Amino acid sequence: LLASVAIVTLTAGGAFAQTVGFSQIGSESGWRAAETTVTRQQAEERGYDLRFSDAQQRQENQIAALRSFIAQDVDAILIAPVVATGWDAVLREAQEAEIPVVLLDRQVDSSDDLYLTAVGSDLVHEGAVAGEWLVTAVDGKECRVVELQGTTGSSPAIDRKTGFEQAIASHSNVSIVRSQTGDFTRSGGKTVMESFLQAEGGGANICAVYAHNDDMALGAIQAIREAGLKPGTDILVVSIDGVPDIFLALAAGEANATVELTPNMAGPAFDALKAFWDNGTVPPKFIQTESRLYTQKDNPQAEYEGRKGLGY
Ligand code: GZL
Repeated sequence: LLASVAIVTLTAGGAFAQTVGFSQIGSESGWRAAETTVTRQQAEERGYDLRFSDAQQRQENQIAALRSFIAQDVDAILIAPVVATGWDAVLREAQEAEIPVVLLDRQVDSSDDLYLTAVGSDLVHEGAVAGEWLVTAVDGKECRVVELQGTTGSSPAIDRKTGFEQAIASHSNVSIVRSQTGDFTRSGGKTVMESFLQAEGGGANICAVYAHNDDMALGAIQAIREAGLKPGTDILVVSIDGVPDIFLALAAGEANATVELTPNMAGPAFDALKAFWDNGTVPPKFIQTESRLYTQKDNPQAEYEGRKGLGY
C-alpha cells in the first residue's frame, strides 16, 4: 500500500509538464480579461502549471513578478508588457537564468535577442484599417475626429495612432482635432469623451470618435448619449478589439466599426515554447495574429452570441 501511495504521490507531483510564469497587465478591458481566461485554458489543456500575476497596470509590479518567476526557476515566462520601455535589465536577468520569455499582445523597445518571440497583431495595420474605414464612410465630407488613445507609452497606443494617421494623411477632409489617453478603460473613455464634447460645441463639431480599444469606445458611447446625441449617427464610433459588447452596440446602431483582435495569444506562444523545449527550435521574433474589420453589416448580433462567454 505504501509503495502505491508513493507512486501516486510521485505521479501527482510530476503531473505538470512545465511551469510557466505569466505577468499580466491587469484587467483594464474586456479583451484583457478574455486573454487571461484563454491563457489559463491553454495552459490547462497542455498540463502546464501557470503561475499568474496581475500587475494592476504598473510596470514595477511586472518587473517584480518576473524576478519572482526567475527565483522560482520557472520553465518559461509570458509577459504582456504594459509599456514599451524599461525592460532591458529584467529581461537580461531572465536570459542569464536561461528562462525563455515570450511577449504577448504588446511589444518592447528592448533588443529582440532578449526574448524568445512576441505574439501579437500588427497594431499599425489595425489603426490603418480603422482610418481607412472612416475615410470611406465619410466619402469626402469634412470629418473632425476626436481620438481616445490607449495607455501612454504602450505599443498599441503608439502604433494604432500611427496607423490611423497614415490612413487619413492623404484625405484632408478627415483630421484629428483632439487626442487624449483614456488608458484603455471604459471609465477613461467616458470621462475624456465628456471633455471632448464640452470643448466641441456639445458634440456639434465632432464627426467621429476613434478609440484605440472597444472599452473606451463603449464609455464614449455612453457620454455621447448623455449629451443628448445619437452615437453611431450624430457621431461615428470606430474602435479595435471586437469584444462582445461592441457587437451589441453595432447591432443597436450605436457603434459603426471595430477591428477584431484575437484574445488567444497564449496558443501560439505555448506552441513556440514546446518546439523550443522539445527540439531547441528558435521561432521567428514575431508571430503575427490576424485581425479583421466588422461593421453593422456583419450580423453583429450573431457575432455577439458567438463571443459572449469566451471569458470577456
Ligand atoms: C492590444 C492590447 C490592448 C487591447 C486593449 O494588443 O495590448 O490592451 O487592445 C488592452 O483592450 O488594454
